[in-house]
Amino acid sequence: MFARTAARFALRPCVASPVKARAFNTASRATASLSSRRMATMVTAGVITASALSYAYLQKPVSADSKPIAGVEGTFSERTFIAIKPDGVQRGLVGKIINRFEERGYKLVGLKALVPSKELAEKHYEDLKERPFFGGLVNYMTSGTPVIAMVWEGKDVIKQGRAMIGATNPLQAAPGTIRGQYAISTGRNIIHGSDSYASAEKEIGLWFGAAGELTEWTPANVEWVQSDN
Ligand code: IDP
Ligand code: MG
Repeated sequence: MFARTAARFALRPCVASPVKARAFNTASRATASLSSRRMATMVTAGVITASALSYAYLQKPVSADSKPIAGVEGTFSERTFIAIKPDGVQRGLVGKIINRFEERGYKLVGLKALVPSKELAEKHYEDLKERPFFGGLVNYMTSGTPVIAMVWEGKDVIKQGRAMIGATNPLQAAPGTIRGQYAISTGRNIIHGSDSYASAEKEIGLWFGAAGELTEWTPANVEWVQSDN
Protein backbone atom coordinates (compact mmCIF):
# COMPACT_ATOMS: atom_id res chain seq x y z
CA MET A 1 0.00 0.00 0.00
CA PHE A 2 2.63 2.51 1.05
CA ALA A 3 5.08 1.66 -1.66
CA ARG A 4 2.46 2.29 -4.31
CA THR A 5 1.40 5.53 -2.71
CA ALA A 6 4.95 6.67 -2.37
CA ALA A 7 5.45 6.20 -6.06
CA ARG A 8 2.37 8.28 -6.67
CA PHE A 9 2.85 11.10 -4.17
CA ALA A 10 6.38 11.50 -3.05
CA LEU A 11 8.97 9.40 -4.68
CA ARG A 12 9.07 10.70 -8.18
CA PRO A 13 11.80 13.27 -7.56
CA CYS A 14 13.95 10.64 -5.85
CA VAL A 15 13.30 7.77 -8.19
CA ALA A 16 14.86 9.70 -11.01
CA SER A 17 18.27 9.35 -9.38
CA PRO A 18 19.75 6.06 -8.20
CA VAL A 19 18.81 5.18 -4.62
CA LYS A 20 21.87 5.38 -2.43
CA ALA A 21 22.36 4.84 1.27
CA ARG A 22 23.37 8.51 1.52
CA ALA A 23 19.81 9.49 0.73
CA PHE A 24 18.69 7.79 3.91
CA ASN A 25 21.28 9.52 6.03
CA THR A 26 19.58 12.81 5.26
CA ALA A 27 16.26 11.38 6.43
CA SER A 28 17.51 11.79 9.94
CA ARG A 29 14.33 12.17 12.00
CA ALA A 30 12.38 9.45 10.26
CA THR A 31 15.19 6.98 10.65
CA ALA A 32 17.06 8.27 13.67
CA SER A 33 16.58 5.04 15.62
CA LEU A 34 18.20 2.91 12.96
CA SER A 35 21.93 2.65 12.46
CA SER A 36 23.07 3.62 8.99
CA ARG A 37 24.42 0.16 8.33
CA ARG A 38 21.08 -1.42 9.20
CA MET A 39 19.33 1.13 7.04
CA ALA A 40 21.61 0.43 4.13
CA THR A 41 20.85 -3.26 4.50
CA MET A 42 17.14 -2.54 4.59
CA VAL A 43 17.42 -0.33 1.55
CA THR A 44 19.14 -3.07 -0.36
CA ALA A 45 16.51 -5.51 0.76
CA GLY A 46 13.80 -3.09 -0.27
CA VAL A 47 12.40 -2.82 3.27
CA ILE A 48 12.67 0.95 3.58
CA THR A 49 10.94 2.58 0.71
CA ALA A 50 8.41 5.31 0.95
CA SER A 51 8.64 6.98 4.31
CA ALA A 52 12.36 7.53 4.53
CA LEU A 53 12.75 8.65 0.98
CA SER A 54 9.79 10.92 1.02
CA TYR A 55 11.04 12.43 4.26
CA ALA A 56 14.32 13.28 2.60
CA TYR A 57 12.33 14.91 -0.15
CA LEU A 58 10.25 16.83 2.39
CA GLN A 59 13.29 18.50 3.88
CA LYS A 60 13.70 20.55 0.75
CA PRO A 61 10.68 22.79 0.13
CA VAL A 62 10.50 23.64 -3.52
CA SER A 63 8.89 26.53 -5.27
CA ALA A 64 5.42 25.82 -6.53
CA ASP A 65 6.08 27.88 -9.60
CA SER A 66 6.74 24.76 -11.63
CA LYS A 67 3.02 24.02 -12.00
CA PRO A 68 -0.07 26.06 -12.88
CA ILE A 69 -0.85 28.53 -10.11
CA ALA A 70 -4.21 26.88 -9.38
CA GLY A 71 -2.80 23.39 -9.85
CA VAL A 72 -4.43 20.94 -12.20
CA GLU A 73 -8.20 20.96 -12.05
CA GLY A 74 -9.76 17.70 -10.91
CA THR A 75 -6.54 16.37 -9.35
CA PHE A 76 -5.05 16.46 -5.87
CA SER A 77 -3.04 19.49 -6.99
CA GLU A 78 -6.13 21.65 -7.56
CA ARG A 79 -5.99 24.87 -5.57
CA THR A 80 -8.41 27.51 -4.41
CA PHE A 81 -8.11 30.96 -2.90
CA ILE A 82 -9.80 31.29 0.49
CA ALA A 83 -9.83 34.53 2.48
CA ILE A 84 -11.11 35.14 5.98
CA LYS A 85 -12.55 38.62 5.75
CA PRO A 86 -12.05 41.32 8.42
CA ASP A 87 -15.25 40.35 10.28
CA GLY A 88 -14.04 36.75 10.58
CA VAL A 89 -10.76 38.04 12.02
CA GLN A 90 -12.46 40.48 14.43
CA ARG A 91 -14.74 37.73 15.66
CA GLY A 92 -11.86 35.38 16.41
CA LEU A 93 -12.84 32.74 13.87
CA VAL A 94 -9.49 32.31 12.10
CA GLY A 95 -8.47 29.15 13.93
CA LYS A 96 -11.88 27.53 13.61
CA ILE A 97 -12.03 28.16 9.87
CA ILE A 98 -8.50 26.91 9.22
CA ASN A 99 -9.33 23.89 11.32
CA ARG A 100 -12.25 22.95 9.08
CA PHE A 101 -10.09 22.86 5.97
CA GLU A 102 -7.28 21.03 7.75
CA GLU A 103 -9.57 18.44 9.25
CA ARG A 104 -11.30 17.85 5.94
CA GLY A 105 -7.92 16.81 4.53
CA TYR A 106 -6.98 19.84 2.49
CA LYS A 107 -3.44 21.15 2.44
CA LEU A 108 -2.41 24.72 3.22
CA VAL A 109 0.13 25.92 0.66
CA GLY A 110 -0.08 29.69 1.14
CA LEU A 111 -1.00 31.92 4.09
CA LYS A 112 -0.62 35.57 5.00
CA ALA A 113 -2.36 38.33 6.96
CA LEU A 114 -2.65 41.63 5.19
CA VAL A 115 -4.77 44.71 4.83
CA PRO A 116 -5.35 44.76 1.08
CA SER A 117 -4.88 47.96 -0.86
CA LYS A 118 -7.97 49.54 -2.39
CA GLU A 119 -6.57 48.57 -5.77
CA LEU A 120 -6.25 44.90 -4.78
CA ALA A 121 -9.75 44.78 -3.25
CA GLU A 122 -11.25 46.45 -6.33
CA LYS A 123 -9.45 44.09 -8.67
CA HIS A 124 -10.48 41.08 -6.60
CA TYR A 125 -14.15 42.07 -6.78
CA GLU A 126 -14.03 43.72 -10.21
CA ASP A 127 -16.98 41.67 -11.53
CA LEU A 128 -19.18 43.40 -8.93
CA LYS A 129 -18.09 46.96 -9.63
CA GLU A 130 -21.48 48.01 -11.00
CA ARG A 131 -23.33 46.74 -7.94
CA PRO A 132 -24.63 49.27 -5.39
CA PHE A 133 -22.77 47.60 -2.52
CA PHE A 134 -19.38 47.68 -4.29
CA GLY A 135 -18.05 50.79 -2.50
CA GLY A 136 -19.08 49.46 0.91
CA LEU A 137 -17.59 46.07 0.12
CA VAL A 138 -14.22 47.57 -0.78
CA ASN A 139 -14.25 49.79 2.34
CA TYR A 140 -15.01 46.80 4.54
CA MET A 141 -12.22 44.73 2.99
CA THR A 142 -9.67 47.57 3.33
CA SER A 143 -10.80 49.01 6.66
CA GLY A 144 -7.59 48.21 8.58
CA THR A 145 -8.39 44.82 10.07
CA PRO A 146 -6.38 42.22 8.17
CA VAL A 147 -7.68 39.66 5.76
CA ILE A 148 -6.26 36.16 6.20
CA ALA A 149 -5.42 35.13 2.66
CA MET A 150 -4.87 31.45 2.01
CA VAL A 151 -4.36 28.93 -0.74
CA TRP A 152 -5.68 25.44 -0.06
CA GLU A 153 -4.92 22.41 -2.19
CA GLY A 154 -6.61 19.07 -2.74
CA LYS A 155 -9.09 17.12 -4.82
CA ASP A 156 -12.10 19.19 -5.83
CA VAL A 157 -11.06 21.91 -3.39
CA ILE A 158 -12.68 24.71 -5.41
CA LYS A 159 -16.14 23.17 -5.38
CA GLN A 160 -15.83 21.67 -1.91
CA GLY A 161 -14.46 24.94 -0.53
CA ARG A 162 -17.60 26.70 -1.75
CA ALA A 163 -19.77 23.99 -0.23
CA MET A 164 -17.99 24.32 3.11
CA ILE A 165 -18.43 28.11 3.01
CA GLY A 166 -22.14 28.08 2.18
CA ALA A 167 -24.40 30.49 0.29
CA THR A 168 -23.49 34.18 -0.14
CA ASN A 169 -26.48 35.23 1.96
CA PRO A 170 -25.87 33.50 5.28
CA LEU A 171 -29.60 33.23 5.87
CA GLN A 172 -29.65 30.83 2.93
CA ALA A 173 -26.49 29.01 3.96
CA ALA A 174 -27.04 25.50 5.27
CA PRO A 175 -26.46 25.02 9.00
CA GLY A 176 -23.02 23.54 9.45
CA THR A 177 -21.46 25.56 6.65
CA ILE A 178 -19.14 28.33 7.76
CA ARG A 179 -21.56 31.10 6.87
CA GLY A 180 -24.50 29.02 8.07
CA GLN A 181 -22.88 28.65 11.46
CA TYR A 182 -21.29 32.05 12.00
CA ALA A 183 -23.07 34.73 9.97
CA ILE A 184 -26.47 36.37 9.49
CA SER A 185 -25.72 39.24 7.07
CA THR A 186 -24.56 39.15 3.44
CA GLY A 187 -22.43 42.23 4.11
CA ARG A 188 -20.56 40.42 6.91
CA ASN A 189 -20.36 36.88 5.65
CA ILE A 190 -16.95 36.05 7.11
CA ILE A 191 -15.17 34.35 4.25
CA HIS A 192 -14.42 34.31 0.54
CA GLY A 193 -13.74 31.30 -1.69
CA SER A 194 -13.01 31.06 -5.42
CA ASP A 195 -16.10 30.00 -7.33
CA SER A 196 -14.42 28.35 -10.35
CA TYR A 197 -11.04 27.26 -11.66
CA ALA A 198 -10.76 30.50 -13.64
CA SER A 199 -11.49 32.54 -10.48
CA ALA A 200 -8.93 30.52 -8.51
CA GLU A 201 -6.28 31.25 -11.14
CA LYS A 202 -7.09 34.94 -11.11
CA GLU A 203 -7.35 35.28 -7.32
CA ILE A 204 -4.28 33.22 -6.41
CA GLY A 205 -2.37 35.26 -8.96
CA LEU A 206 -3.59 38.51 -7.41
CA TRP A 207 -2.90 37.64 -3.78
CA PHE A 208 0.03 35.22 -4.13
CA GLY A 209 1.43 36.12 -7.52
CA ALA A 210 5.04 36.76 -6.52
CA ALA A 211 7.55 33.97 -7.02
CA GLY A 212 8.07 31.71 -4.02
CA GLU A 213 4.87 32.69 -2.17
CA LEU A 214 3.40 29.20 -2.40
CA THR A 215 4.96 25.98 -1.18
CA GLU A 216 4.90 22.40 -2.33
CA TRP A 217 5.03 19.84 0.43
CA THR A 218 3.79 16.35 1.18
CA PRO A 219 1.71 15.82 4.33
CA ALA A 220 2.76 12.86 6.43
CA ASN A 221 -0.81 11.56 6.39
CA VAL A 222 -1.12 11.63 2.62
CA GLU A 223 -1.81 7.88 2.39
CA TRP A 224 -4.65 8.13 4.93
CA VAL A 225 -6.30 11.07 3.23
CA GLN A 226 -5.88 10.50 -0.48
CA SER A 227 -5.85 6.78 -1.13
CA ASP A 228 -8.57 5.23 -3.21
CA ASN A 229 -7.42 1.67 -2.49
P1 IDP B 1 -19.56 35.09 -2.83
O1 IDP B 1 -18.70 35.78 -1.80
O2 IDP B 1 -20.44 34.06 -2.20
O3 IDP B 1 -18.80 34.59 -4.00
P2 IDP B 1 -20.50 37.26 -4.53
O4 IDP B 1 -21.84 37.36 -5.17
O5 IDP B 1 -19.34 36.99 -5.41
O6 IDP B 1 -20.61 36.18 -3.37
O7 IDP B 1 -20.27 38.61 -3.73
C1 IDP B 1 -19.01 38.90 -3.18
C2 IDP B 1 -19.20 39.53 -1.83
O8 IDP B 1 -19.87 40.76 -1.99
C3 IDP B 1 -20.07 38.74 -0.87
O9 IDP B 1 -19.40 37.69 -0.22
C4 IDP B 1 -20.48 39.83 0.09
O10 IDP B 1 -19.41 40.14 0.99
C5 IDP B 1 -20.66 41.00 -0.85
N1 IDP B 1 -22.07 41.10 -1.28
C6 IDP B 1 -22.71 40.38 -2.23
N2 IDP B 1 -23.99 40.73 -2.33
C7 IDP B 1 -24.18 41.70 -1.41
C8 IDP B 1 -25.31 42.49 -1.03
O11 IDP B 1 -26.42 42.36 -1.56
N3 IDP B 1 -25.12 43.39 -0.03
C9 IDP B 1 -23.90 43.57 0.57
N4 IDP B 1 -22.83 42.87 0.24
C10 IDP B 1 -22.95 41.95 -0.74
MG1 MG C 1 -17.89 35.52 -5.62
